Amino acid sequence: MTDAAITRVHARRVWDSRGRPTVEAEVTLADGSVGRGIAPAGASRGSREAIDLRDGGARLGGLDVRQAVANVNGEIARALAGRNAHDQAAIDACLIALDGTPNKARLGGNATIAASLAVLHSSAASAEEPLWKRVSEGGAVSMPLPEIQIFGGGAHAGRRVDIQDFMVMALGATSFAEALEMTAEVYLAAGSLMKAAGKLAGVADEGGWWPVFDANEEALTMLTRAIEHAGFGHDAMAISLDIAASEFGTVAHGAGRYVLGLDKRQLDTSGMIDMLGSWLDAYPIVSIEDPLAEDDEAGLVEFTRRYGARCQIIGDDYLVTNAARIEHAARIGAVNSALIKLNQAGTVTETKAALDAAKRSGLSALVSARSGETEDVSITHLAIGWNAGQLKVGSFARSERMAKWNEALRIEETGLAPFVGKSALPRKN
Ligand code: 2PG
Ligand code: MG
Repeated sequence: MTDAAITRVHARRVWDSRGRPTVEAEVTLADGSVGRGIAPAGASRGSREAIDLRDGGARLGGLDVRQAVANVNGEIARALAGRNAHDQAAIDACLIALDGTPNKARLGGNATIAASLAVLHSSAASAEEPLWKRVSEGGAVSMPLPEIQIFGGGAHAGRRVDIQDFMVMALGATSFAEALEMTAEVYLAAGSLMKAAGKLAGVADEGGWWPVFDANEEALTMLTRAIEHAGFGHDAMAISLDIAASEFGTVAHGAGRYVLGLDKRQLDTSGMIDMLGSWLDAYPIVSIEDPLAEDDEAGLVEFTRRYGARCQIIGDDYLVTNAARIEHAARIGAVNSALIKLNQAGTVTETKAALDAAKRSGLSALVSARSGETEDVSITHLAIGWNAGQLKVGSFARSERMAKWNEALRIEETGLAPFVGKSALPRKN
């Protein structure tokens, strides 16, 4: 048996940032190395994501993960026993074959991603390398441009506003540390402006301010004011949005139907495109995620045709971290950027394949957390070691978020990963 042979796979139920159960896997190797991985959980999910296996029933709102935990401790542990932890591709191929469904529906994407990540960590531990270095395989590494939420909305704030994430990108920063400091100023400024205006109702699921706005656009006005209040010009600090349009729109019934509850407006696809276009004209927005619903491919193509030269257009629900979908979307010009989420794919290898597909197709990419997170900081290491360019973690509050930003600061201190800054955005045509 080699030193990196898997001797034990153990899963336990732990709890995420929303107080909901999730799966942690722990892998031990023959040389005593141990690796752990915890599955995150989304709230606004693409319909083609790997299945997050939940027990259903009355207990814990149906969200318990006993079956997923049992799947790791049973079938997955047996299948991985004795395998070489350094061969992540073979480990993940084994998980995919064992599950046998196209979307991890049988074992659960939460079971497979926890196991896959735990193996990756055990391999890095065995090699005595930090994870970011391990996954770089000697290739280029970089500190990503962070995309950080200031106001939370949509499914993460009781649908108080329809738009899900109002974020900023510190385009003027010359280091990751500086990007965080600049963002901290905007976060503070937004909080005090909101408080003064009587519009603050606490923090949303990802730590952003929970806003009490009368219209979606009011959030943009307030965010622009906060950026200015913090002393930044629009070249230094810009706005980034996740519309998460699948949550309130679809083209299932024809020309597109998008229901903006807060604005008491209903738009078709072209109305949505025009409204977002008017926001691009009026506010310093450099990036928009899921501007249209996951099933509105023609709308995405049209939006990207009109605005792709001046704005990063990210696919999340539409692409679901799937290499084939990313290649197709790039071919037809439906987006110019891809969000990369571990648990949408269900294994580390498929996640990396999606990122590679994005890069090969000329898209920019962001490694992303989920709205349900934990102390697991793997995505920080992957964004750096995979040279992804951008990192989305949520806001600038709550430790499941701050742990990831803080881990990046430690890695930046090594001096081995240069900060990419705004060059990570798609090149303007
Ligand atoms: C998203 C994520 C993070 P969720 O839509 O990009 O903001 O949300 O994890 O709920 O899908
Ligand atoms: Mg999204």
